[in-house]
Parts: sequence; structure tokens; C-alpha cells
Amino acid sequence: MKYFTSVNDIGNLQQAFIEAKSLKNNPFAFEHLGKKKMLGLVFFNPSLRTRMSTQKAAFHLGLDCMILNAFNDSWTIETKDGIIMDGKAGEHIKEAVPVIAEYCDIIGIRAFANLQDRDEDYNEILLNSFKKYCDIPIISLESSIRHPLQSFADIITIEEQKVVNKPKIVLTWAPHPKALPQAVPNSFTEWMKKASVELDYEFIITHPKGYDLADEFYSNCTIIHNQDEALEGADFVYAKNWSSYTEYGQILSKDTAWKINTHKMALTNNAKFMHCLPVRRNMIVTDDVLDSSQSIVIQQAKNRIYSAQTVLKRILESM
Ligand code: AN0
Ligand code: CP
Repeated sequence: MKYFTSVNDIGNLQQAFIEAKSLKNNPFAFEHLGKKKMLGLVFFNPSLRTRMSTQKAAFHLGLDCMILNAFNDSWTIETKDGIIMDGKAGEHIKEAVPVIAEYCDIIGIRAFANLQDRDEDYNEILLNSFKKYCDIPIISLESSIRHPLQSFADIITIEEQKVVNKPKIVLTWAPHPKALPQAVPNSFTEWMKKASVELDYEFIITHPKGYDLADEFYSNCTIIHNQDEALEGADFVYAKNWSSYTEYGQILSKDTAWKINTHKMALTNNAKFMHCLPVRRNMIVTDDVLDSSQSIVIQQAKNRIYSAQTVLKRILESM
């Protein structure tokens, strides 16, 4: 594996799960693999879980790790070609990426959507610039449209927690005060579509009108606009807010009727509650659900170590 930027890079999901579980049971088994190698993590946006879980995964593999908080601690980076750099940006991506690549053996990059220019976001400009301007392995730590390490951890969690052979998984939109990217629901959807085939999941999306995802993710999905109907008999409820794709980056609804509470959870098959975190309490989900034993958000966050470790292990093995 050289790149990990979407579901297309993971191969068979059952095998990936088995590999992640074996690392979870014996985290230091491949400690020799990363010795004398450097992982660089470049963050253009904030992070708690991605930052710490990826560092922990690196530690298990004997990899050293450097973190760059781009935009805060470094120079603002220009991405446009041929521009006269008389504005805010202090250096160009054409120098920044090859320089980082001189210091590192693998690079992880987090670069959220700006939610202004849909084409720019959906072309994953920053992530692809890292691929273009250096020749070392690249991992997405959440791009403008995908968050594959999160989705992989979500699948590990569902496989661990499922109590029926064909679990029904419902991705539900929930309200939030700020406009958020579509990366998490896009990614979750593309991983769930693969899991429907390889792991026999039933996958349903529910959201208010105007929150359709981009076609490349949304096509062939079952959509039920009535949230109560969608939640009926669910084994897993995955809540997430996202801004509109069609009216790009806009908040079209703050309808609190979409918030997950105990009444919503009562419609399900004693479902587990999932969220990638960070979550806004009593906006997305009520305290009583998040504090109940049905919530598995901490287990999800823990599995971020093993999704990252599986990916890093595979990259190190192919270097
Ligand atoms: C980010 C998002 O929705 O993409 C990161 C989630 C992992 N969330 C927020 O900005 C709150
Ligand atoms: N779930 C997730 O990626 O969290 P952070 O934004 O804190 O890394």
C-alpha cells in the first residue's frame, strides 16, 4: 500500500478487520517494522482523536512521529499555480511538500473542505498536491470529502459490537449550529456500500430534504426521508451533521426534531449509538443517550488506533 485516501485502498474488509483485531490484541507485535522511520502528520485543521490515535499507532509500530500544525505554527501555504505571492501565503506547496518529504518516510495530511468552492473541495486539492509534489506514501487524516481512517474504525467497531448476522445500520443527519463538511457521511457511505456486499450489512440513510450527498457516494443507497421510519429496527444509529452538497456549504435546517434522544432510540432494535466525535451534546444527541450503555462512541475512538495501525503496517510492509 502506498496511498490510503479512500475505501478503494483497503482491499477485502473482512481481512482488514482481522488484521486490525490482531493488532488490537497484540499491539507491539510489529514494533520492528517502523524502526528508524519517520511519520509526519500535517494538520491544516484541529484534531484530538486523529492526532493522538495516529501517534499511538506509530508508537506501537516503532515509528517516530513529527507533527506540523500548518497555518498555526508554519507558513500559510499557497496552492494556486503561477500566482504572484503578494498576499497572505508565505510559501508555495511546490516547495513545502518536497521539503516535508525530505524529513519523513510517510506523510499524513488533514485538510478539511473550505465549503466555499465545491469543485475545489471535491477535487481534494491539498491532498492531491501532496501526492503530486512528492513520491512517498500518503495517508488521508480527513480530506475535504473523505475520512477513511474514521470509516475503517467504524467498521471495526460494528464488527466487534454486532449481535445479528445482518445488522441494520442507519446514518442519520442531526442538527448543528455550524456548517460542517460532508467528509464523514461521504466516507461512511462508501465504506458501508462495500460492507453491504462483503460483510452483509443493511445500510440506510435518513436526512431532511436538501441534504443529498454527491452522486458518487449517494448512488445506489437506500434513502428514507422520514427519520422515525428509517430508525425502526436499527441495530446501529450513526448520527452526524453535514452541510448541504446541492446548496453547497449551506445550513438548510436546524430542526431539533432530528436530534437523537431516548424516544428515537426506542424505535430501534436496542441499537448502539455511534458518532465520530467531537459531538455537541444536546444538539446532535441528548445526554441520556450519550451517557447510556447504548453509546459506543468511546469504543469507536479507541479503534482509531487500530485502523491507523493497520494502514501504517501495510505501508511499512510495502516499503
Ligand atoms: C469535523 C467534520 O464534520 O468533518 C471533523 C469530524 C471528525 N467536525 C467538526 O468540525 C465539528
Ligand atoms: N473523529 C475525528 O477525526 O476526531 P478529531 O477531529 O478530533 O481528529
